Amino acid sequence: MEDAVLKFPEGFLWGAATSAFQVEGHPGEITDRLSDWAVWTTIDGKISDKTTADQACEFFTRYQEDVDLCKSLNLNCFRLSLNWPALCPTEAHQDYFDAESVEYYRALLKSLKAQGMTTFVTLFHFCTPRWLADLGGWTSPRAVEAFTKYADLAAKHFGDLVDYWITHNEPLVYAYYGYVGGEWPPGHRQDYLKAFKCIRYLLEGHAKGFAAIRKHSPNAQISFAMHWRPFFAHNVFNPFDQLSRYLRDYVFNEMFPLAVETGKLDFPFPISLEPTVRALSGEIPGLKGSMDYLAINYYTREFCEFNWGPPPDPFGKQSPKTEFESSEMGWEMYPEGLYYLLTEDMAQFARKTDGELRPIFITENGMAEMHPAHLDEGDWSLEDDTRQRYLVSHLVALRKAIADGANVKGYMYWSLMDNFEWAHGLQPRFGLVRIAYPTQERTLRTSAKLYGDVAQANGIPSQYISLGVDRLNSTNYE
Ligand code: IFM
Repeated sequence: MEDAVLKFPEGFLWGAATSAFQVEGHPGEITDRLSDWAVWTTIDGKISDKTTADQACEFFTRYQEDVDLCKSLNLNCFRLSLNWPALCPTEAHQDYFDAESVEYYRALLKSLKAQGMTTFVTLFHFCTPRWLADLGGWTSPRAVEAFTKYADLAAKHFGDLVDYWITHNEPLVYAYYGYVGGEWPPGHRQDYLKAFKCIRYLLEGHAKGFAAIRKHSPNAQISFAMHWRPFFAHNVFNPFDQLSRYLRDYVFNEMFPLAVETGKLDFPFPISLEPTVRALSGEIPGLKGSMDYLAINYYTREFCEFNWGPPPDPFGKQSPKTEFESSEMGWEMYPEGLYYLLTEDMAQFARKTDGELRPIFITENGMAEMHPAHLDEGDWSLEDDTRQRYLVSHLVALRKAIADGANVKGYMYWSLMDNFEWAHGLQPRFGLVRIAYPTQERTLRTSAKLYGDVAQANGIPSQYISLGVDRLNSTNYE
């Protein structure tokens, strides 16, 4: 592809991301309801389109087809997550993994390796073993202990096949929906104390998990994936909206990576004065600097306004305001957020303690259109113009950030294929590849072909550039 206008650095990784519960339909997990999520989907009213992940994409049995699809799209990396509940179905399995699940993951990882792919593997992507959830999940120190053993066994069994480890995916999203929003298990609402406890134990789990992986694989690259979302005040002249903006930005974006960077968890003032919160703050052994690279999931920005309640909530609420094109899920297309987070927000985490530059990977970025699960084959949703615009716009912003000094080494689109989108069910379609759930047929969308051309060219071919909005104002990024 000689005509690529915007070339990416040599050796750049182009991939797609998935997570176990969202795609696998792991028979053991589903039949025996081994995870909190497998139970949650059976409770009336929890999933908005009333679907479950019982089959999802049947990735457990069809993964070879999907690995081949990745190869056909010229992808050179893939992100997946291990199914903790299936690997540790009972408390006793903290000391030994379920053998059949080990076999499955080794075969999957070997198949990726046979195709020359770099592998990113997440340990905790929102699903907790049911037995552990019953003991209090991530609000109990038992979770730290169980997660450490899980990380240790995972590194022992799969370390030879994993290039990049991610301990937790989007810890703040997890804490928020589980303990504040209540849309995810365990379904608590506005329980900030539990959310803060959960964050503290997730950090402890990360530190110990990091050490456990390091012990088995001294050269392993280990981090966690942060969901970074730029926040704006609904009304910039309203000091209460500005307070909510500050609190949301600090807690959702900054607090976790700052704790990992410094080794110390600090809650925002004046919340930090509350005695229970104060008890959760402070040093966490082994945490400082446990971030070999930066893993960033970026989707959209958010406006926020103070929430007067009752009761009033200084963390505020999401305002419906948007300025630019939004996806059918209501997520605004805001590629400049990706540029600014890479060139400005990440500057504070740019270097490791030894001064070396941290590599940055975009471990998720994508958008969804809404199509109900019952749709069979046909030509619905294959011409995904909005996704093409979203993809090119974000790649253009990414390329500009690289030209301006951001040390980005790879990009993974979320998601390879349509999958189970948590409390929204199967309706949101994030995939480059369409899944017709009734038949499980996989079909490439136009965006998949576009992305395949990008990966092959290691850059954005000129014919696609005009699809991207470039509010950053220049396409000459050299
Ligand atoms: O589907 C999720 C994924 O599990 C975590 N990051 C955001 C995606 C889209 O909501």
